[in-house]
Amino acid sequence: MSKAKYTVTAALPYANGPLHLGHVAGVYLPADIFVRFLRMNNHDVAFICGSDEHGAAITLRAKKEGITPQEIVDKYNSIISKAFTDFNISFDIFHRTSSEIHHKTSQDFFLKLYEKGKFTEETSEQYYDEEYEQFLADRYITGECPKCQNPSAYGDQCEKCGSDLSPTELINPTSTLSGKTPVLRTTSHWYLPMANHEDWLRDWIKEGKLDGVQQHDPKPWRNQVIGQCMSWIDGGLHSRAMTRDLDWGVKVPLPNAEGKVLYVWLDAPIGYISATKQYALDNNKNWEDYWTGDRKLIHFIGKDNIVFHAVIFPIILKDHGDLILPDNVPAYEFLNLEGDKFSTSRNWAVWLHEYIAAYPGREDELKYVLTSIAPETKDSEFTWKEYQTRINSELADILGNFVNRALVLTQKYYEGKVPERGELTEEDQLVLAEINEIPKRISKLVYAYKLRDAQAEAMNLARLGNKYLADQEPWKVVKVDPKRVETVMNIALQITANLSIVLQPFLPTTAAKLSNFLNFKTTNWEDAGSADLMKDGDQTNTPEILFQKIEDSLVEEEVNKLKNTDSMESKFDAQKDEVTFDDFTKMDIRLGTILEAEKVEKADKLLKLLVDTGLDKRTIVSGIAEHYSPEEIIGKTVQVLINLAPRKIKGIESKGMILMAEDEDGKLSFMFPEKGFEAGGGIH
Ligand code: B3M
Ligand code: ZN
Repeated sequence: MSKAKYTVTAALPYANGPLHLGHVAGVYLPADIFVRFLRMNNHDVAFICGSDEHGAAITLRAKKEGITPQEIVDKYNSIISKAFTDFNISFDIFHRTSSEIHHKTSQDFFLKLYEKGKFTEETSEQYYDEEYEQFLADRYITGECPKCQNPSAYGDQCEKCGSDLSPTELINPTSTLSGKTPVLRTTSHWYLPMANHEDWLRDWIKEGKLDGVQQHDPKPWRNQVIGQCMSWIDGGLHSRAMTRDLDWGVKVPLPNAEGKVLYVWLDAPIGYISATKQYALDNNKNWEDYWTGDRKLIHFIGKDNIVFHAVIFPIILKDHGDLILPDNVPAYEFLNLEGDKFSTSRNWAVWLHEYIAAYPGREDELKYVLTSIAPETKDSEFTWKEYQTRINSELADILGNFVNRALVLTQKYYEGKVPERGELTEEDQLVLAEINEIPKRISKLVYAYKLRDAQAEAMNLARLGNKYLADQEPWKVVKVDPKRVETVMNIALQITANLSIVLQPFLPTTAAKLSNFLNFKTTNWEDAGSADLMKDGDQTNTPEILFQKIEDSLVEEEVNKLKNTDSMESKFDAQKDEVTFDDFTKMDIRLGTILEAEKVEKADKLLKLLVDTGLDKRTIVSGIAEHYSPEEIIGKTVQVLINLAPRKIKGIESKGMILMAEDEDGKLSFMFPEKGFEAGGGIH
């Protein structure tokens, strides 16, 4: 029987912030373990990921940081992809949805569905922010959830109760742009009717059957995944808009679709396909081979992405018609941190790139801990205390201790050469049988997506070795029965060689170190289980210590760091990225005198000012109307950034920016210089 072929995807992270340990434990690490295992078992596999660079997640972040969406995605794409490389996540490609090939692929996809008549065009009333002149979809609008009364539900989803929402269902809707109550305006969009898909979806998700043909074994689908899909389907599948009124995203490839882009949840999963296309181009392969025929498509995701991957994307794939549907959607629950949810805004997080920078060379330690506590079936929690305990009492005391003893004693007794195995005791036989069984058990668990148990099983092999040496006490027996010790040490080395195989998917760097100690290497899983990997007389090396113990001080420092940033963060924004001295001197900041001031029509926050800069008199629009009346400020001297590129605000060209101080409640005030300074003076 030929080996199953796989296309494995990991959810495309939004390029709107760095990765934290929750993302790693619940998507990328399990996917990587699974793929490494498949490769060792000679499955044809492609491991696909990339950054998700569209949608409100990006544009809102850009607004917050005061830079363009393109700058945001460039910045975070590079932080994210570097962290993945440093953390040894073995993607075959890490691509980007801002790429040309992605825009073209998703437009072609949309057109194919459009031409097959799979969309309906519908006109509806949607919320609109008059100040920002923009429709408010998804995260652009917040309000009270009608189901659980959470006061800050998004227009598309309530993160508290998980309900799928539409903006018009929100109670007291508020624009996240202006903070005001939006108005309703008419707009038209292309919708995906989902109601007529309910029947086949039920069969397919629950039984694994598509049009009566068995597609996948339903057993390994996680209960939570089936449960969430069923409750969604039972609630009735409604049509869902597949386009948005936004200027950031993939343009709708139709005439009369000016100002419209594809919904990010349409374009992002197609990102898996466009990334595969790029991978195929780079490697002289056909992308279709990864999306058609006899191949298993596996999506590793977090639980908030379940319906998109197990219901909506499958509908789209089926409507498209030429491509395979997912074989499994292993979804993870959430990881918490020190008793609280991960929170980017409060900086309650351990960031992957910061961990790597602080503890270089300790990637495997983190992998081990995260897999041990992975939120496979329910939410779980990372604490620095548990990080310490798992490393010290499992990695160091069991795995590290065993490997060190086995190799150091081999050096001491046999100058590093593998001794011959003599007659076997009953205990030896049991150990050999276990060596043979453990890889099989790991294998079953991995194929069933139980990676946490699979890693525990791999550690059981180290535990077995550690116990075997402790029971046999070769360091004592050597004085009375040196022949017996040769057998014991031979078996200990066979266990070590087996560890160098079974640890590869989980702890690749550690496994490679074991291979170097032993001068033995195989990447073939089928070699595991044998008691003849090390041959008599093979030369081994003196080992190094595999794992340093974690001191209490590290735990304390990390916990304090979290608590400190948490209390600071609740008040003020985090420090922005560093700038060079040259960057600073590029800014021309001077004193300017306000000559005239008036309100801007239909904009409560804006004043139009005429400012004497000492060089010229120019118009500047400033968002201070809620804090100062025009009369109060005429004649005042203030600080002005004069070489800011001109911008049109409410149709008025504004040439510069007045600098203001902001207090904790967002109140703005000018910073007036002491008396005696006049317009034109520089600020350095
Ligand atoms: N960017 C959503 C998320 O990070 C997302 C996944 C897309 S996968 C196609 O939750
Ligand atoms: Zn809710």
